[in-house]
Amino acid sequence: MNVDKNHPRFISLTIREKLVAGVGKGITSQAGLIAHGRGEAFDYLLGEKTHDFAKKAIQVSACHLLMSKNPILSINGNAAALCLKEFVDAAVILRCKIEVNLFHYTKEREKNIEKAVSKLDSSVLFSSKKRKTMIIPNIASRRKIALRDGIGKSDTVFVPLEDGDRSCALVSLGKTVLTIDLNPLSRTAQSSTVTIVDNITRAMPELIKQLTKLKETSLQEKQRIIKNFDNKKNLSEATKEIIRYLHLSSS
Ligand code: PTJ
Repeated sequence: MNVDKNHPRFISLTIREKLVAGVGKGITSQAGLIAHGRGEAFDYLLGEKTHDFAKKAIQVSACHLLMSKNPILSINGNAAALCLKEFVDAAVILRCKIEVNLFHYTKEREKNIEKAVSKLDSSVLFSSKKRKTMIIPNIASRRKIALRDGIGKSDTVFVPLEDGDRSCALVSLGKTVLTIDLNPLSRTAQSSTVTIVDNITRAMPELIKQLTKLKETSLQEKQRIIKNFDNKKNLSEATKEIIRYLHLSSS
């Protein structure tokens, strides 16, 4: 569908079209459209903007990624349809890899996403081809299978639009887990080390900005930013914002 630029919901409709196209290209799962609908509802309740609490979480995530010895970016079908270029740009800045990890796993979709990443920059892909896998304990879905020298070896995992099982399991393995989730009440949001409550389409460009800026700052400054951050408090600010928005809209 061609979305008219003058439509009041142009941005939202364009994002939907990207996901529909993602399904067409064999990148996004059909269930990914439903997951997006849930995210959209929360975005609406947050006024569809990047709030200060999200900016803070993005800044802290950038610090973690820059300070980690072995960071990795985990991409799924929704993230690939919406922010493929930003994933590649972030991986280039961090000199780290992107690993495809899917909830509704099919070999075909894994291959299509890997191909799409490679088309932009093959050097950042941690390809599943001929790689040793490992099982992450306590995950019920196929997502428990990760690449041993990718997510398996990493100290920090960036896992936007995640399901709760895996973020809990990765935290239990002692990893720093960074996520993006518009639902501040989700298990992923509650269990991750840092949760960015924002739309991935707004958060990723902001993350690139912060990575570029903070790359030049001292180790002490990055440590200070991380030390001053409290994920639970930040999530509570997001929930309060939803309540404030509902009050405002109903009064
Ligand atoms: O490609 P796959 O097979 O790995 O599947 C990807 C999805 C997203 C379908 C899968 O991980 C899934 O089912 O996720 P959930 O459990 O539905 O959780 C997704 C979370 O992301 C929900 O809490 C949504 O509110 C949130 N979300 C959806 N779209 C966005 C979002 N958060 C930020 N930006 C979005 N655009």
